[in-house]
Amino acid sequence: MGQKYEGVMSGGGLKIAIVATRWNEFIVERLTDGATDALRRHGVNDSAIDIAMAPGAYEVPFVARKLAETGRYHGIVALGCVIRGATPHFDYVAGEAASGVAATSRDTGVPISFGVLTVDTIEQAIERAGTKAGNKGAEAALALLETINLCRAIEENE
Ligand code: INI
Repeated sequence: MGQKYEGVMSGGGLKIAIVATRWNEFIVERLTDGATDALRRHGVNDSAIDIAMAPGAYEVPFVARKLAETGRYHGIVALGCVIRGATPHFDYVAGEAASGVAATSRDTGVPISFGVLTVDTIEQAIERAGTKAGNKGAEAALALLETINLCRAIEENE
């Protein structure tokens, strides 16, 4: 067997940006708390976590790109919440958030994890924002640390 690359979930020395939405703030604040708490507990300095507030999930990819293009961040956590019942254009908003974040990450080469909830009901959102289904903001933060460190492991072998 050849090389096996893995990313540790360690954030010492990393500078991280979070882009979060004002839309569904009640939910997204909890995702942001979950993400910042997970980052801190895995070694990221409080002063090394910046937060940018986007209006809604639709604007998240654009704001993430602005942050990525500064070159200041090792990675970005994208947080938001799109609720199907709340919008007739759910599919457009949720679809743009997901594909836009993926395209931004690929185009800029900056890892961006996706912690935007796409749910049918407010109850499903609450479940994923720190209650019975965990906190998807914290999960996205840890996925980001893992991806950043996986990239480093691959690069170190070059
Ligand atoms: N934005 C969200 O982040 N979540 C939603 O549930 C939502 N709904 O229901 O419409 C939403 N809409 C706003 C959208 O993201 C843009 O901000 C708006 O269309 C202006 O471009």
